[in-house]
Amino acid sequence: ESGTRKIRLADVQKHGRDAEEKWVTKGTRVYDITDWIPGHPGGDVILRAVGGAIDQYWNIFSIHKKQEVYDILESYYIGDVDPQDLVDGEVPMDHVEDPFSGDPVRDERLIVLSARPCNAESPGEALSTWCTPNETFYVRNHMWVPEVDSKIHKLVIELPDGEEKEYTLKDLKKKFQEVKITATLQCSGNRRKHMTEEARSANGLQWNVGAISNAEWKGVRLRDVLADAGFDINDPPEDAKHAHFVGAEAYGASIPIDKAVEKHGDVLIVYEMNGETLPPDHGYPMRVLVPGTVAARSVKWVNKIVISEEESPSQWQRRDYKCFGPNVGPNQANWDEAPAIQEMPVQSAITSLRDISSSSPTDRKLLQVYGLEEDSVAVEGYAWSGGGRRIIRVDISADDGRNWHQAELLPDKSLGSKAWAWRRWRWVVPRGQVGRCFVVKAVDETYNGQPAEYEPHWNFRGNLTNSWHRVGYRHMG
Ligand code: MTE
Ligand code: MO
Repeated sequence: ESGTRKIRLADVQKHGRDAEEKWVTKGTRVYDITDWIPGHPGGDVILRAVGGAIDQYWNIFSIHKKQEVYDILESYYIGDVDPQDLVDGEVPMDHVEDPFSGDPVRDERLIVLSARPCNAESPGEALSTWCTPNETFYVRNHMWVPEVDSKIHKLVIELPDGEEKEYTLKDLKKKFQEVKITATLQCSGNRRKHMTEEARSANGLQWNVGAISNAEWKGVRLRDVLADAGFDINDPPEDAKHAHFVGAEAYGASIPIDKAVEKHGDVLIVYEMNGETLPPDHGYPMRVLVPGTVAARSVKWVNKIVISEEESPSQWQRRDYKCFGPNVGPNQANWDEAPAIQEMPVQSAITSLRDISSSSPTDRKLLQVYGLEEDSVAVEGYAWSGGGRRIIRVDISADDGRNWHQAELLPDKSLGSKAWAWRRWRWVVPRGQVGRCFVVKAVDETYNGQPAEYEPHWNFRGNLTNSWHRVGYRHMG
């Protein structure tokens, strides 16, 4: 393409966020996307890329990788990067902004599955406490951590008639009653690794038992804020069917309106976690907390809530976080027909397995509690169900499911209208009774349980893995 306009990278840089004309590069081509920005389906997030390269953002938002999107971009082509600015024919890395440069420093005990974006599970010790410490609470980010100034951050509420009302963090704290609840967040991909190992490869991050954590959250009720914004929470109008939540980095999701306004639904806009300011990774300065519901709906860094007749248009609402039959692959999936995951099924897992004997003073105490003297094995874990359904029983076997026993449900005090928090459990069994494999399954108050097998429950996205958790045992003595 000789004869096309040659553009210096320094000129591209001048056409950033504050310039009238906004340019981006993709590869070595330059585009003036000024006219496209108002209509960008992803919203203002596109402004992060202007004045520089867009490639690294398109790698994160893979939704761009289709012909119609390439065609749109091509229609804004204005020229090529001047060859004197290229290194080996490419735009040099120091001109490519790192989308993750604002991410926080993280605790080294987190088990990192992917660093950019950060996806990290809670380590075993964090899963064995009632409230997971903030530093080791699992992190599931689809993108970068947006840098938000809590003083100027605004939460916009948009009602079906287009009416908008704005709230700062200060407004929320001043105007509404503060509420505390304990609630467990679980990613729909928790235990996906087990589905991959016990059945077939399921696509997505291969989480073990740690894409789940529990915390005490403080905030205000979404229903109170909606009422203040002029929404009729007691008799929502016909065209109000879903509440959309939008995060500052362009993530989005929605929940049914009934859950959003239900008195005992406890949907909150939270700003504190375990008595501390909400950390950057978990939504600072404010996030939606939808207890009893898949964590994908608890939108972090929330800056907009829209009441609408339709579900959120976000890809994470419509093209992700759904389940299909074990015979369905990516090409057969009917995404529009399958409902979005909201409340979750019963879940339980073993988080710790250790040999104990009376030679250690702490172990001796534990053995006494269970009236045992001989060398034993202590097993611990969590059980949880969606919709605030209480766990009534945890069944455990030390011989691969031949003989069953009841684990002790530990007496933690949970806050909130329903059983939003996990139930921790423990069991101690003499080593002589232990076979090759421990198995756990839980039952909730509706008497729903967990499936035994993995293959009949397999789905290509590996969501909602809740088949019996099996952990092999080998004596360490
Ligand atoms: N909110 C925003 N804005 N961006 C995200 O990437 N991830 C969702 C949800 N809310 C996400 C989000 C998913 S899939 C999960 S599992 C939870 O946040 C994880 O919450 P945590 O990182 O606080 O554990
Ligand atoms: Mo998730």
